[in-house]
Amino acid sequence: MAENILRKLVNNSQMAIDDGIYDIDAKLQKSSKDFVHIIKTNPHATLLTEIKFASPSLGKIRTTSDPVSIANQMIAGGAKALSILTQPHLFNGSPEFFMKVRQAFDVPLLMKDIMIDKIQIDAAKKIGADYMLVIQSLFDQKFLKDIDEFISYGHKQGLEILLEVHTKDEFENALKTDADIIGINNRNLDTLEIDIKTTEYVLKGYEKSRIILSESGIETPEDINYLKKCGADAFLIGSSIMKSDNIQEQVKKLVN
Ligand code: IGP
Repeated sequence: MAENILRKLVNNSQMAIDDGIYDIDAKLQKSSKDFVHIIKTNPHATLLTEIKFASPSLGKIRTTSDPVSIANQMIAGGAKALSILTQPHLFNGSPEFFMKVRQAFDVPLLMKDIMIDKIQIDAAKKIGADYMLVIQSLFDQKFLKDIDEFISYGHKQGLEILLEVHTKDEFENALKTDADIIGINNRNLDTLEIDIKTTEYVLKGYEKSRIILSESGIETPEDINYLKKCGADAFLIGSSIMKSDNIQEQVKKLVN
């Protein structure tokens, strides 16, 4: 039987808050570039590549090494924006990694974490994030209250919102919010199972009005072509790139 992984992720996030990892004394600038504009004007597949050293499904993905060198290879390969895990538990992320990359590059950055508290949103602003992740199911499954207030607090801090959904119901709810981008996670956060057809299923019958990001389980150029046809505007890719021996080449293959 699948344990409730979402609950575990929330508990882990609370632990990281209690440990004080988001009590950050910094004032970094966000990027000068607008990710939505990039998505709308890029003739190639727009990739948001993710720096993630471990995950609940794979365990350790790569030896925790210099995030700046990984970011450099991703950008050289053609990634237009980066997602950086800041959650230490299960993901081996940290706000420090994020800040190192922020200081080195002027590309839009997503603070990727299980955001459950305004203290993390304050941290996102301090570390120079352009985007923060909000997970619709945390509200729909009553772990958190008032998504509109959470999103509007993020907007007030100057952050854009990537709102992640996994089901059609969550997608309908997400469309009622002010989220800047809606991400369709092909991975079920309750079971960790991946099915990239999730994007097709969720977008079926949808008259496009928002920017749509397809997330998780993307490995090949064929996956990207298929997801484009389903209506995805951009692609969030972590593991298949982080596992690669040649990150730059791997990104390049997927961009074309
Ligand atoms: C990336 P993948 O399968 O390419 O490594 O997936 C990203 O979508 C995934 O890390 C992710 C995630 C999340 C991580 C999607 N939603 C929420 C932590 C929390």
